[in-house]
Amino acid sequence: MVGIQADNITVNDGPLTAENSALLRPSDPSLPMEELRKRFDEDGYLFLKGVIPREDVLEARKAYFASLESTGVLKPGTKPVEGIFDSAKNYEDFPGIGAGAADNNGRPGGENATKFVDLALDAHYQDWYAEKFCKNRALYDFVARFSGWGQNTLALRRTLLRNNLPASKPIGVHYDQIFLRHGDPTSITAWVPMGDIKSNGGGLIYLENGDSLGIELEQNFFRAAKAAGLSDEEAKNAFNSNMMATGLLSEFPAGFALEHGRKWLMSAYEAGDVVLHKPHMIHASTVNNDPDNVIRLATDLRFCDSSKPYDKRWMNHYRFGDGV
Ligand SMILES: O=C(O)CCC(=O)C(=O)O
Ligand SMILES: [Fe+2]
Repeated sequence: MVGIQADNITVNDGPLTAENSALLRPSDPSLPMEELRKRFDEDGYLFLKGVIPREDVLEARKAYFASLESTGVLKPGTKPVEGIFDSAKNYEDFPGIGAGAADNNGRPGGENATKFVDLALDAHYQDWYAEKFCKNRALYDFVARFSGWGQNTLALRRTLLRNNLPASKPIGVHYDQIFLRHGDPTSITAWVPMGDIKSNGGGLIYLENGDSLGIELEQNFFRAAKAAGLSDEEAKNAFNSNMMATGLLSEFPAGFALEHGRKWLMSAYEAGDVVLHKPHMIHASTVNNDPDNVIRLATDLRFCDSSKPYDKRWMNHYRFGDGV
């Protein structure tokens, strides 16, 4: 990889440089399970190379962009699987889902965006996605073995297919437990890039030692909620009066890392890679600065132990304004 700064890797509030970032540690899924679990515990994440067959990922990427092609989002003469944005268009007419819209997961975009947003939402319910990709055997089997949950491994149905167009606003700093508070803090998120993502192409970033900080912040939120007289039920609300309206910790990753004296860990990703992360692990997304206008597509699949209390709100497919 070339120098981090030269690569034009940016977040909402500025560049990621050698000063405020470093690389994620990749892991080969064939390493001994004990070693993989140790890494997950130590790092708060496990960056698995090639755990899903590349063809499975590209097939889904193709189906996704083929379903959006009629909106004119793709550059003429390119193939759906490439997912190349037509830069002659206004990216605001193709708003992404799940980047922390101010009205907490409400419908993004204006009138011109209706068809695109309808189709992008509809993709969540299509067989090629909900029945096939989300139930990918290789990933499910890996998680079942890795977690030790075996047959109790449950894939939560609510997932977000996130299309980040070049220059669009990426999701801010957060940890997932904020949105999963009706369940045990033991779920595992699998962040799944759906296509190759260059290091400046809008991939996910993780805060160094972010899991312990997330645990601490969650305790503080709960204490503050109790001190303010909120009931247990209210305290669990991701959008309660002590939280930001979006449930995020910050919209400014660079400032957040500086404030906490830590670096962001980043990487390029290849179709087939998956990052597993813990429910308090702090993460955010980078701006898509892909020089070839490749649209960044990724999904987050979540797994839990069905023998423990889990967040039942996540057993429905994603809808706008579903309150989660
Ligand atoms: O894909 C993204 O930009 C955000 C993903 C995320 O926050 C997650 O998988 O938990
Ligand atoms: Fe997340």
